[in-house]
Amino acid sequence: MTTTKLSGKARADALADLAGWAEASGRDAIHKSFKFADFNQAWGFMTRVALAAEKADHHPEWSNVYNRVEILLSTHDAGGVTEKDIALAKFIDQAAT
Ligand code: HBI
Repeated sequence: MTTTKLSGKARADALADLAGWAEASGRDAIHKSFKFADFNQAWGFMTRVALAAEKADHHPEWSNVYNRVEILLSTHDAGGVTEKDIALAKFIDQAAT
């Protein structure tokens, strides 16, 4: 998987596949907000994502307040959104179901 940041049509096409993810303001990144039934559900979600992130060696920038999780994805080494972020976003969406 390349670590070159996506641009143009490739970026637009990749984002089109990601429901609910939006361009972050002020930086080359994507963002999505999640709301769960309670903290327990939110923490379980974060645990699943954390294990996948560690396995992929690609980690989210995120925050949690009770049942809400805010996630921002960008590839630090590339200075922007790469295929690694798209792949992690797809896993995250699956882990949130
Ligand atoms: N996670 N989002 C993100 N971006 C990176 O560049 C990155 C990472 N997790 C681990 C990682 N890079 C390591 O490969 C480098 O810090 C060595």
